[in-house]
Amino acid sequence: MSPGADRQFMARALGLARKGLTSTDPNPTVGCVLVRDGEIVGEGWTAPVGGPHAERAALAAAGASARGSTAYVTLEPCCHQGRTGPCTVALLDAGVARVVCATGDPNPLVNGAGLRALGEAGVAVEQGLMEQSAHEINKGYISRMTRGRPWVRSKIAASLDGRTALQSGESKWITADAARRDVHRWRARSSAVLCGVGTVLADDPSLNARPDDEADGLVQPLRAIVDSALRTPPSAHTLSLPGEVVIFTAANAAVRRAPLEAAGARIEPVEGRPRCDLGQVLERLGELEVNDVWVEAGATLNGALLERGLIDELVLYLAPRLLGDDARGMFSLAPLASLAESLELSIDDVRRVGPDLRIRARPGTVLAP
Ligand code: AOF
Ligand code: ZN
Repeated sequence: MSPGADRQFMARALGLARKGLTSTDPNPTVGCVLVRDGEIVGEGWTAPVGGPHAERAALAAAGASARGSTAYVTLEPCCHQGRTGPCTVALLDAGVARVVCATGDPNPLVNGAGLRALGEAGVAVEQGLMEQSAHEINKGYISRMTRGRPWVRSKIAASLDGRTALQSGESKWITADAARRDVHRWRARSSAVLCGVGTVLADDPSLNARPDDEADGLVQPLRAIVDSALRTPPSAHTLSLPGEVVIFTAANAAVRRAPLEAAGARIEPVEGRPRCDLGQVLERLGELEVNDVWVEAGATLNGALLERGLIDELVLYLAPRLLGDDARGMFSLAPLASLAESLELSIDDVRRVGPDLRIRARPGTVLAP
């Protein structure tokens, strides 16, 4: 197969993997294309948890035509018994001759052993084709497997002069409809939506995902609140919605805890006085199999996360309006003595979303330990 054809089929497999972005949590979403004599004979992507992996879906579609084919897979095939059987065995049983995967599976139960098993059984194996795109699709899963904590994206909607709300707190609606729809798509593909208690008290948000192109099998994100002193009212709107709400707290007083638990919240005590240790919050989210966290917080929580180096990516929506110096900013940070102390970002992507701008950027250096 020519390198051009390999890329073309892998690009197709990546497109299939993207179909699972809102439905495979906590599993990675994977695409697989089976090709024999230059023709696609089967393809598939990861089913929701407990269902067939991409390879098995593609093999089922191909039937006997899988024999002698090349499998283009966006993630290394698994070789362990999880909720489903090892894909390596299924590929071998079907007589697949060559496996091209984009990136390895960092799950310690796989981590190279999948490709090794295939290679030892005489299958031609390759890894690394279009690796960066494959990484981008499963950034959260890879983060959880390699760092034990989720990939953290912080979303901020602001005016072009970087203001998120008026001094009064009024912030609805700074950005336009298209940006709000984009935010719901991001929420839908995240494992958790996280905010601080300040946002709960000020805005009483739902924190759920309401994408207008709702995909089949949408797995609603976990809703997480950082609430050091347990000030969340048991009547908070988010607690009345279906799905799980976790409240991280540094206070564990039963008088506050009981009514919240009665309202359906799960209380997760973490260390920290007076404020929750945010590193622990993320570690705990990792233990809860959260791959990506979508933060929608005010300046206090965003500042604390940023200062601790816990934000992996900023997703900024900037509306073409100005709110002036008295309006609120994005991050509460300790004052800087000089520009040399400022936090540098690298911009990955800039695009227009309706009338607004969307900037995706990554913090480069950590401000404080
Ligand atoms: C693949 N193809 O499409 C996916 C893989 O519990 P299970 O059986 O669903 O296994 C989950 C693990 O399988 C997951 O942690 C990851 O290592 C791998 N995901 N592997 O071959 C797929 N989604
Ligand atoms: Zn598998």
